[in-house]
Amino acid sequence: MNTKSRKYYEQRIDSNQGCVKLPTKTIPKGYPKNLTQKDFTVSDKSDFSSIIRNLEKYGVCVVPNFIEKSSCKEALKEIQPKFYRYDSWNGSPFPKETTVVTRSVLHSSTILEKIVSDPLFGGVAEKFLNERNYFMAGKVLKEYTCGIQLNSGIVYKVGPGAADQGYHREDYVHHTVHQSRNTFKHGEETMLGLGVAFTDMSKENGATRFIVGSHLWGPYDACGSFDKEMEFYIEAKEGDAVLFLGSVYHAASANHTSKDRIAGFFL
Ligand SMILES: O=C(O)CCC(=O)C(=O)O
Ligand SMILES: [Fe+2]
Repeated sequence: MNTKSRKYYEQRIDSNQGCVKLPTKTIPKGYPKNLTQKDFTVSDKSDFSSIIRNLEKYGVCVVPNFIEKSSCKEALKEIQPKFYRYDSWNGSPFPKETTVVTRSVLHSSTILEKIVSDPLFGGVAEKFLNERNYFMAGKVLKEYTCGIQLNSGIVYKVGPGAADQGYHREDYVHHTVHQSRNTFKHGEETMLGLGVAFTDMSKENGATRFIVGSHLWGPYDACGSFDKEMEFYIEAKEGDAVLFLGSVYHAASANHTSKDRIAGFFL
């Protein structure tokens, strides 16, 4: 059995409470003073090199106008009958006000063609995820390459009154354990996320919030204790996207409005 993270945590667990004591994380060196969302936003989806640079530096990059607003509406129409929730969730992983469409690419040709097949998603994935390795095939050693594999295509409808979701990394699903670093190192990411706003989103209606720079955190770095200048509730208009590494801590936030906040995550 693979038990990579146990050796880090077991010696730090307070046996009475099952708590782990970890140091406070400060903003990484080389970040602008008074960091704003603008610092990790590109003006246009064609600015490929800035998108890559932002992902390396911040773990996150906001891409305005990723798809047309009409495509958002079309996608929502296609998936509308497929929203569901399980009673057993009861707050985790999703608040009781949240319903989801899983495997949304199977229910929406718009999501398949206009979002996950977008050349930007594939192009960025190629930079961060591509693998080239040797494996035995029978008696012959062969070189194989591998690009992005879609793990999940889920659309969240976060209803009024929904509470905060807890911070997490999307690549937990692969049990990826990251080492603490001062600067980004290629070759260790196992997931690339593409979040698309199907409705406008803001702090008020429960935007996805990110800890910018947390892709550099190792196993001792706590999302309970960090410099709040690193925390961003992503302001996005319908059709805007956020690209993010599977290693960056993020979560859905509380919806304080009377309307649903809808976003899709493709990973
Ligand atoms: O709803 C969102 O904005 C993000 C949800 C999320 O991160 C998750 O469920 O993994
Ligand atoms: Fe997530």
